[in-house]
Amino acid sequence: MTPIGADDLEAAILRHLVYTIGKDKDHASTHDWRMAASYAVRDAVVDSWFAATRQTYEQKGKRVYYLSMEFLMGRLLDDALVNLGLHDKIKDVLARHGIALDDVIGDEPDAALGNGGLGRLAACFLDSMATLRCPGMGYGIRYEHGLFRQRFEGGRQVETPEDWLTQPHPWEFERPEANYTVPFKGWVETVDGRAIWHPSESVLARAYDTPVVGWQGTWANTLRLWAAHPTELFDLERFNAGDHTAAAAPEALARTLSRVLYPEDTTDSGKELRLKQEFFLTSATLQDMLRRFLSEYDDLALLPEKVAIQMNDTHPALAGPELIRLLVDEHGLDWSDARKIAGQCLNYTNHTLLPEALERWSTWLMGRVLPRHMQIIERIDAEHVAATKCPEHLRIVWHDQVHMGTLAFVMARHVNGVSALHTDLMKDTVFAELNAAYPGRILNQTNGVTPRRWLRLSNPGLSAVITDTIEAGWENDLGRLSELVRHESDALHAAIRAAKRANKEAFAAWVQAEMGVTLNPDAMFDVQVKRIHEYKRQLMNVLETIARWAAIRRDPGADWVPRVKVFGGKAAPGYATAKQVIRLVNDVARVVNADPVVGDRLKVVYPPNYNVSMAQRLIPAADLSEQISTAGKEASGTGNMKFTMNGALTIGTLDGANVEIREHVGAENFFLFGMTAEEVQACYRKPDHARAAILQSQVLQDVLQMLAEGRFSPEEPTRYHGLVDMTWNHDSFLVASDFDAYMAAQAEVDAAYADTARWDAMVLQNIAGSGYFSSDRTIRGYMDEVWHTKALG
Ligand code: 26Q
Repeated sequence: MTPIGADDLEAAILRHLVYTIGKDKDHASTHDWRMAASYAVRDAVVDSWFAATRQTYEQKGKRVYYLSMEFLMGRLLDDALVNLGLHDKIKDVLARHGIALDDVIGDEPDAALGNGGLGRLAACFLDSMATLRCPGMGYGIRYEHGLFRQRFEGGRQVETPEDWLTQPHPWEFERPEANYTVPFKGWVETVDGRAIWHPSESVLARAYDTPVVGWQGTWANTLRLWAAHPTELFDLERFNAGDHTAAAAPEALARTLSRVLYPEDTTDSGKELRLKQEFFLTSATLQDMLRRFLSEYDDLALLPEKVAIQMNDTHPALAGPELIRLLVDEHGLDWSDARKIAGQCLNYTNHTLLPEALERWSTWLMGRVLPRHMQIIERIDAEHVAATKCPEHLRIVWHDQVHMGTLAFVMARHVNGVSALHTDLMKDTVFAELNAAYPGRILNQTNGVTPRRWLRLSNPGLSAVITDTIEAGWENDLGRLSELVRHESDALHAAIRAAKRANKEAFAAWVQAEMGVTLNPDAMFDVQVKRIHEYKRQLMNVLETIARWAAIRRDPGADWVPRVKVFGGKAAPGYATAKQVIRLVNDVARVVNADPVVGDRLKVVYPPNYNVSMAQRLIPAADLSEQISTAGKEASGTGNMKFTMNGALTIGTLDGANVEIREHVGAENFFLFGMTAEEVQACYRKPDHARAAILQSQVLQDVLQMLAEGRFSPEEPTRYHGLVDMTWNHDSFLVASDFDAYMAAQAEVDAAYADTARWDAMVLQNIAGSGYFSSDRTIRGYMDEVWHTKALG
């Protein structure tokens, strides 16, 4: 990338302001400046983008196709500025015109095309693939409405539609020439042993490309998102006859396909529209892949050498049958060749073992929406059973349902889990028998996060301290953070502490402005941000908050370590228990924050609408990271890694990647508590485990009693009876059995925080040990062991 001078940048911005946006600079709004700045910065990306594409063609590199129903990209301008090293320059340029860069950046809506961990992981992977010069494309759906916006009304979550595309989106290029027809329904006829599918519906998939630039801007890959369009625009005859609404019906029907992101993050909701979305993504992507391949090569047998397809969970698992269909029905290959080729190209990442999250579709629905695929699935299944002699329950089609996990597993060359523990559990539990039938197929690729967005961009203060101490270059070689320990000194501790303190002040100022709550930046900032789910046990954190509040009230004169409890996250709209937990946090916050006896010793805040941008401001301000899921339930977690890099200490269970984080930062620098995954299984076997635990714990009894009496909902004392009853009688995630251990660990946290020297030393070990959790390391693992591909020089 040729370096851009400040004057060139200014000229480019002003040119776009006038000629692209059509605004005079004296009358331009923040939004106009943002658009102009984005176009100018985008121009700077396009050259390396084209160069990367050219190099991939010239060197005949193997391409990675990353298929994901979700990409949680966040803001793009700030990220591009940091990767291109233009942040300070553009700040000066805008200041010349009286414009603050932060306002311009803040004007951009988050691209929230994802629910949580899985979607954000996909975004981090794109960043790392670009940084590592791995030719690859992300493929997803261009949802008009991303994840809903969250508001609180009387403490309750209210969802409103998200509308990021109501404004023009300056980062994408529409590709009207890249169109594919995606068929649905109809019937299948067999002529001379060949299947001919006569679909009765179809939509057009149109591509929109966004360049994804890597560190220092030398390489850019593409995120290609599909939007659904009608195959026939509208019915002119009807329109002329005056029936204007009916005339537009085909258009409306098609558009619903890419209208909204499904907001469930774990449950398998068997909706026809969801199945159609999954096929829409998969079919358009594979058609695009084959078109590109055939423009370069003429022998489809070469496909596995030139293409690796990654299925991000089972959501794109129709890629197996669809690739076979395209190869056999459209390109005339034999079944056995097509089956073999598909099996060598495809890989599957599993992100959860929760039984309710494993995707299944009724054969009736699958057969109706995708009749040809149903046939292909049956044949894959028959061959799978014949080859492995597996028992009935390991069939892909079992009890009139298509098991997408089994389908993905059977079709994949490699199947991977996302943390060491999760992969071990896959091998020992849900996928044990399949693993025995296909030995060696399962491997581990522990998740990571991009240090560009999650450290360099979100935490410039700490980044500067790191660079001053070990020099630049850690941004794409994060293992170098381990060098920090060699420089350990009071001065380094003080510098890291000062950076944290500044981040906390900035966050407190934001909370003051947004929520009207005053936070003391000297207090420990204790943060739990993630989707609200029972297994993540936000409830346990609120119960501890209540216990702490009651204890402070009993003995306000004691030597309390002041805390701010921060919660953030969305509940799936239909998830009643999660929504009750949200309401409880807000009710507790209302009572605690207004309690004059408690004062600064405890505050509780729940800023609404947690998203990528909020994470960027919040994580750098955290002292304590809550990673308290029931052991065995959280596949990996990735927020846990972001906190560690940003110098927060973790209170956590031996779950997901927590296990590896603890190994890397040192057990003595991690607040561990709770049952192991094995102990959890044993606990489930004890009848009345929760009752027994509650009867052992006076604190927990008191807390549940307060809830039952309506202490936090005096206007409706019975409001939390459901949660109380659940804790006593249906405690599926062992909140009660882990509660006392959690309380004890929290007391240890208090003691450590009170000892500044000890805390500082622990923080340093955490930052220094976090280098392993860069998504660059993860992507190298995929390149070597899953995709069998090389970076291009
Ligand atoms: C399925 C069917 C119908 C509608 C929606 C869904 C659906 C959507 C999203 C099911 C699951 C998801 C998302 C799962 C997810 O985010 N899992 C998280 O993945 C992270 C990245 O690997 C891990 O770190 C987390 O532990 C895991 O919970």
